[in-house]
Amino acid sequence: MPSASPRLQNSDFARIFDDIATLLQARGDSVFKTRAYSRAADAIGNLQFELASAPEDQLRALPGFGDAIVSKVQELAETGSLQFFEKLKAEMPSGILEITKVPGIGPKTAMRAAEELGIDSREALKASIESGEFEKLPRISKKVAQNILRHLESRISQGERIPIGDVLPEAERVMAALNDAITGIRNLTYAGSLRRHRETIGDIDMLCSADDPAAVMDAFTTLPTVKDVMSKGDTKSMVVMDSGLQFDLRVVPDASFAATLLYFTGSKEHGIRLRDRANRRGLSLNEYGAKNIETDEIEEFSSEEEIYRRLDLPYIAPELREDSGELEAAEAGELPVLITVDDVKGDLHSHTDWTDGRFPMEEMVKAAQDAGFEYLAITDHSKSAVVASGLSVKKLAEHNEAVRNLDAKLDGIGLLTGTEMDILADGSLDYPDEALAELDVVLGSIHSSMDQDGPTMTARIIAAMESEHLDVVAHLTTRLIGRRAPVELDFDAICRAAVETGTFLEINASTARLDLKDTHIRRAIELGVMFSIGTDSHRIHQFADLRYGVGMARRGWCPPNRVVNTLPHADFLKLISTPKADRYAFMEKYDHQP
Ligand code: DGT
Ligand code: CA
Ligand code: CA
Ligand code: ZN
Repeated sequence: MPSASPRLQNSDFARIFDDIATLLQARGDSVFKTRAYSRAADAIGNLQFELASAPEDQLRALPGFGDAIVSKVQELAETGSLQFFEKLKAEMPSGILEITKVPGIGPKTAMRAAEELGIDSREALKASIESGEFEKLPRISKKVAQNILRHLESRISQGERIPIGDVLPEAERVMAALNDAITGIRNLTYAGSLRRHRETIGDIDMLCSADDPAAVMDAFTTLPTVKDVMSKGDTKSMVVMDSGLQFDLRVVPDASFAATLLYFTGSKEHGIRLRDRANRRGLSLNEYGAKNIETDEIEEFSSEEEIYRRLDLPYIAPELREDSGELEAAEAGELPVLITVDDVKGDLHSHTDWTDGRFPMEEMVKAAQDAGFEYLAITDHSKSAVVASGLSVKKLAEHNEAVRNLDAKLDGIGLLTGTEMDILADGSLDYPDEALAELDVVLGSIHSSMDQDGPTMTARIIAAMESEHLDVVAHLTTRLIGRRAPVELDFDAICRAAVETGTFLEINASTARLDLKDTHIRRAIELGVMFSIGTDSHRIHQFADLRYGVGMARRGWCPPNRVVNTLPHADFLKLISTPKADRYAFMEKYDHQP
């Protein structure tokens, strides 16, 4: 069971009183009685103090807080639960509260749906509307039913997609909380689009095995961050967290865990191809496991690797499972060796409080070192980046000196001087050549005139790449996930110019950007491009965002030898002291074997 419940928040009191009002109304109690609870819930919503620790006279002073409400607040504050509420819930059909949260369904309708049609979850409601049964209830027309269905679909399956940077940390917190809350849980992991590292996530599909599935379901649906339990079953539950993210958790037997993990990791298209392949080998793959078609016996696999092997295939990493050629490549023995987080030795993109970063250089450097980087380029903004307090030429010289002085004092991490320099609207550079010649790493970025047409933008970027000093084009398309569209440009032409000029293209790992994205990376690899991966850290914790950039790179079929900052510090310094025209050849000749 979950650890001792933390002190109830005002929002918990409000939700409980709202639920009581709903249940009383569903049961047919007097409006007078139900209203007392809704009014209390409303009043709580506006409070400026904590209900759980408020003295009794403060409670009594609140509008509508008579004996019944005050004693319930006290019981909740003291024990964390409320007998009256628990009893009420137990008397009513299950699922009522869940169903009344669907827009368009009031307590009375929810009660009838439960009693007459046995509807006890959003999914059951959906099925009943789809079968036409639901509209037979009094006061429910076909139109009303279809409207409810629309709401249901928008919440259950088609909800807004959330950027992976907002999802992965929460998934990790939920897994940690579950592991803390209960013992005897095994193999707890996430599957679905999150495991495939898509840039946005619909919902989070989690999986585990356990000796006592019911206890896992109890712990999961009562985690303190759960806002809404959409369904709770013996081995599968679905909840919405306070953040609005939807989590599913399934408990499966150890014997079928690997097959179920494979199924729920998807993608659906990859799964369908695998299932066909399995059928031809006498094996049936589905969400429950792997079964021998002739004997009907469950075939046990201890890992996904074993299942792929049973299908005469090498292991295919989750990031590749999109049915975009990975099965053909696997069959032909041509899957790429994918880059990993550990392969990346240095970070070439970071900011400090010299410009728009939030921390002093010393703290950023320490954080980079703690995150495991062997070297770090400090790339504050250039003079035209006025909103980011870009550095004048004079300030840049002081910045270089600060970087070198700090580097001289430190062990265990090497610092590189650098800039993230604006590529101006006409393709010219924001610093003179003499200033750029002083720097170890020059990133070039589009931060202005983003609305240029494709040919103008393409020519602008290619002109900048022709400079001997511009090492890397950072976040090429400037898109912000869900917030800003990419600029227009001829991507192939830019890739060809990158190869010709010896310029690297950045895979920006910042969770807001992920730019280049997977499809760009894959195309760029075909065209021979070499990359750098940069975290673009403005805060100390952002060095950990490297994993999102690596995830994108893996989805783009990127091997480590295409990424220049997989080189150890000394070799990276050799690379950047080579003329640009020879750098691609340097990388191609470089022996990546450890
Ligand atoms: P999302 O949630 O939209 O970001 O994307 P996914 O890939 O996580 O999709 P989701 O949550 O609908 O389903 C999780 C996985 O379950 C999916 O990647 C593959 C598997 N799956 C779901 N529906 C089907 C299906 O109809 N057939 C097969 N073969 N697999 C399915
Ligand atoms: Ca999903
Ligand atoms: Ca799902
Ligand atoms: Zn930056």
